[in-house]
Amino acid sequence: MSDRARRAIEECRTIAHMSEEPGSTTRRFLTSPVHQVHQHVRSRMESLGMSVHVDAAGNLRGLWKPSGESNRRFILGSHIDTVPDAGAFDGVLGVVLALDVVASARRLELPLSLEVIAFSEEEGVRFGFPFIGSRAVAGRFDAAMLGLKDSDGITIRQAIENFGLDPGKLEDAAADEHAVGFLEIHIEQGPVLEAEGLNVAAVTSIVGQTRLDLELIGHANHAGTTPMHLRRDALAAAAEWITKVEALATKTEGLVATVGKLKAQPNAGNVIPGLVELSLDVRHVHDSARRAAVDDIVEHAQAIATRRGLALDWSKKMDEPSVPMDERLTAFMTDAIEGAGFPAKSMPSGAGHDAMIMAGRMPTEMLFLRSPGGLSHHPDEAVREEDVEAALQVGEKFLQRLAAEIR
Ligand code: HGY
Ligand code: MN
Ligand code: MN
Repeated sequence: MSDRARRAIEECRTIAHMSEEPGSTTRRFLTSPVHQVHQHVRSRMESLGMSVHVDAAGNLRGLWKPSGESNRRFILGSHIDTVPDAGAFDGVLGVVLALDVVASARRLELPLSLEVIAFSEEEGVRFGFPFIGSRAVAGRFDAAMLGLKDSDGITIRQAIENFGLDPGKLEDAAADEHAVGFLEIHIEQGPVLEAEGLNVAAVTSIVGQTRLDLELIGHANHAGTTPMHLRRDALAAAAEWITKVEALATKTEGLVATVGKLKAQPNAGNVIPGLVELSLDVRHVHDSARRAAVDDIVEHAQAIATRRGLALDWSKKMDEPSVPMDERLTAFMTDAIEGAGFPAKSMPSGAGHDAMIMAGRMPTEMLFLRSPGGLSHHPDEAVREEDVEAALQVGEKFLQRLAAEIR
């Protein structure tokens, strides 16, 4: 088996220990373990001869510039933040493999520089607002977002300052005109490659995603003295709505809808819940189907609230259209997969990725590796050595193909 694949997997498992929670992996945007990850990844970047800096959005960036080469560069990378109680590979593997690809590309006499970015934020866990890192690199970070607060009341602006960075320099994080493209290597996070017995796939598009925050506002009261017909129970309304969301998604081909977060107040056994905060995540490969579903789901929330004498408040936290990958880079990737001796598989991504933001700024492509058990956003998330080795071979072939094209 491949030593470099085994080392890459060990590296991801080492980084997984850099966590807000001992014994599990939780690493939100610019929390203290991110300093540890930066130190660790920075030393690898420096050992590869890269010049390294952290931009104002907290992205760790290493540049490898072959001697005599102009500023033209190709970017590789993925994110280093995680969901709560995460696995070791979502995001981090794409950074570790990008550095391995740089290590082998140094032999290739590439006609361009390579930049590796460890994006600071992709999951949207800390501020309910995803892709902070890649938005900054794509020149799409809206300064109005600096006021968003986390659950401790800390704003994005303060989080950036507390990490030792200057939010006034966010605009400088944007990639300049010398960046010719972006590649993200990532685990599939689903069951398709495993079911088909394949190691890797080129990604053709990333599905659209809408995320909402909602509040059902009823009235807290005594659980013993308030008759059932005089209650305004926000949690009972939430339960009715959640099962409706599930039913709607189940009957709509290709739609997935998730209420992943729920906070009831006052959250006591003998008090009728007066307020419930909820999240909603809706995805479909066709934007029109996703938008229609979101409208339908919100109408149901409103109808349930009205019938029960509750108020509904909601806001959109994210609304990203489905994004096609660059056709030319996807063709290079399919060639690279075949050139490395694997079947030329391509597929859409059901998960969101930094690549969907970067695609608005520059030609972008992704490479997926098989996810054993189709499992992700779970501590048992895994990856196989043979698939990591396949991804490294394909990544190298992809860069050769790209270099041949632009030489
Ligand atoms: O939620 C997603 O699709 C991604 O894993 N951030
Ligand atoms: Mn994820
Ligand atoms: Mn990810």
